[in-house]
Amino acid sequence: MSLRFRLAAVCLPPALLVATTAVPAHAASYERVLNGTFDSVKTPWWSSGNTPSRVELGRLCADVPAGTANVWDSMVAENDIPLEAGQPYTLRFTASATRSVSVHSVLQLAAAPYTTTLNKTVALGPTPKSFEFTGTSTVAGLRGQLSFQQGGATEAFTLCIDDVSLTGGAVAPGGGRDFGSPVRVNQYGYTTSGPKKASVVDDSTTPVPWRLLNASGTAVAEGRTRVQGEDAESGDHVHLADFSKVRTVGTGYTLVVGDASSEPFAIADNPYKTLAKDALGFFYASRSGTPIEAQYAGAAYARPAGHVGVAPNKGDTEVPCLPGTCDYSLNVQGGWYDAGDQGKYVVNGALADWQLMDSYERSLRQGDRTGRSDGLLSIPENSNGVPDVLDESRWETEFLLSMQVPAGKPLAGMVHHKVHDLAWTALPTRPDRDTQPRYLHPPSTAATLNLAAAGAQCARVWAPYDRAFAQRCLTAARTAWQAALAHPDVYAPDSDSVGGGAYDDTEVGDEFSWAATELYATTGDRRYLRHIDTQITSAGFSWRDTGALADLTVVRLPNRFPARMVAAARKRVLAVADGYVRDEQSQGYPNPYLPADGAYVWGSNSATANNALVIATAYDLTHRGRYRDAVLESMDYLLGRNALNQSFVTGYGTRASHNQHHRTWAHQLDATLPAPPAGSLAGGPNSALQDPVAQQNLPGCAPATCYIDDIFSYSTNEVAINWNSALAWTAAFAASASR
Ligand code: 9MR
Repeated sequence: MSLRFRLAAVCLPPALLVATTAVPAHAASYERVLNGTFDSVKTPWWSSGNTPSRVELGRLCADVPAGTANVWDSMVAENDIPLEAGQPYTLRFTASATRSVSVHSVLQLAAAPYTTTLNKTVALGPTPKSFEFTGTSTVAGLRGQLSFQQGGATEAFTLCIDDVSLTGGAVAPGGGRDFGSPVRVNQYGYTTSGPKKASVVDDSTTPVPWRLLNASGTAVAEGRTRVQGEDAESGDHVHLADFSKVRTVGTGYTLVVGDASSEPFAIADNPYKTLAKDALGFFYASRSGTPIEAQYAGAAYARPAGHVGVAPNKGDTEVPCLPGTCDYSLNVQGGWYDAGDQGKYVVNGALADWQLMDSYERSLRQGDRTGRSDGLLSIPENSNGVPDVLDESRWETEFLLSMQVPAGKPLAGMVHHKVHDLAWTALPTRPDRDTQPRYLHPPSTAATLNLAAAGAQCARVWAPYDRAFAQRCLTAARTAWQAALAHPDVYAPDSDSVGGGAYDDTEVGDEFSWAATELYATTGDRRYLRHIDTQITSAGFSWRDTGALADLTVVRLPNRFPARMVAAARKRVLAVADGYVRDEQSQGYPNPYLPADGAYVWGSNSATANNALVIATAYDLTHRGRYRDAVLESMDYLLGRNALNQSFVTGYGTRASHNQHHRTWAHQLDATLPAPPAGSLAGGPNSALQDPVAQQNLPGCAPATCYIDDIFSYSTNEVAINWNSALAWTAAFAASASR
């Protein structure tokens, strides 16, 4: 709130303070509105499309149009307000309007049946007035909406609101969460020959007894826990129960400690075969530019082709640049949708693409036939004589190639950073029903180097199957490399995040090094060698930081690099893997991700899977069992042996994520739509609470618990291609290492 407005409010005569309902005595007074003071930003408040709004002098002001029919045709509102049944709520706000008008202040469910807790009409004029109302909610849920509705005006006016507060409810923000049993297991299945441990939350400072029951409730093993101690990332006091010696295949096992019983789980010879397949299957279901057919994806996931130029889509067939940034259009059909949104982003796409091709190259080197079989996946190309994982990656590679600036145009050879909608579309919106115009965003050095890297790798892996395509990839990669050298500092801005993600990156030395590595591996051209100058560190890798991929490619393809380089890279990969194993073992829950500052990032589950990939690579280099075991325990973390007792993989476990943020797989919002397909990985705990649902429901969370399985929590619960590619890689490793 600005000083000017504060003074105006303070000067109000008491008679203007309208209190229509007495405020009931209430034990606690929890604030439920986010950003009710509008000190600088508008979020998470929004207004109807016909009602432009902005923060002005520390207030939220909205231009209300004349001539709308219903009161709700012009709204200013905040969503995702948690409501508890039977609890009173007190609404306070200050408001003014540029002329005398009536405005409705409404607290109700955001969607049908729109159950109302409060609906009060206030008379406003140019002098700010303060109000206070109370109502009792009859419903419980996270989908409350506080709105100011002023449709039906005969003349346009400007409405300004400030100091909006809604207090009430008995559950403190961030409180009342129930993680079920304190005995946390891999809810899917342990590998017969692998480690089998549970993490148990227990205050005792001495070991406690555990029992393993089979499906008929008979104890088949027993022992005592080891006290692991305080777990900093979760705040839990944790014990470990080790039942690795049990090797009897079966389903419906439970681990019992005291009165508490774990979720059921299996012991199986190779539980990861199915997961490896499902995690890869995610990509077919995410394809753009082609109908998703029931015979491959199953009836629930079938849908018409998205963005192929059929109304109401504007299509990706002739996409212009953002106005004023170029004079051509490109056909950029195809590729995978990035995540819950329908944008297509080169940097993220190339990383996911790399990871699929890397999984193939690993399987080639490690003699894993399943990982590179034709017929592995349920996709149209599954009997074309090409490994399915390559068929799937090609779907993305073709898109990446199409994003390159054509010869003869300014910045020729560079690569457009991304293509996405002008504005964010609502949830749910099926891709073929997206009416938004889509634009190419300007080229960036990072995107250009990502194509150089993935293109060079494509040339390598496709050479035996399709020479012409391999050649096309190599030409594009070399052209991109030259263009990046000529334009080494064209950065995608972090502000470009309306209608799509920014994927901003202003540090591209790591992309140069990674691209040079891939180009050298494919061509043996020594000119690339001197650009390989990054090393893997415990920071790992992500779409933004790709430097570690250089070392990983060097050790994956040792015959293609100078021996000294291979030896040095090998040493570093092992040292980083050792650090991850230590991190995993030092924690109460087996997460190989332990950030130095203790804070979990957006998409932390992909950091878990990517770090597991590094450990897996150490296994491939040494065949030391402890690396394999550490990867399998990382899978335990993702599949339920964690602080939330939550499997982050849809369809895998009794308490598995299924409400991930997605515009098509939005079952939580529309029961006729499916949940994400089995094998979809949720982003996972993110301690920065970067969406309103996380901010409302997770304040004060310990880092490892900052997660909520709600469709609107995009910062903790989205799915994304670069996260599923990490899961697909590690699951394929786990499957091949489970034999
Ligand atoms: O994965 C991305 C994460 O590292 C960033 O912090 C975040 C905010 O910029 O964006 C994530 O990527 C999202 C992208 O911007 C848009 N599509 C969905 C992606 C996953 O949430």
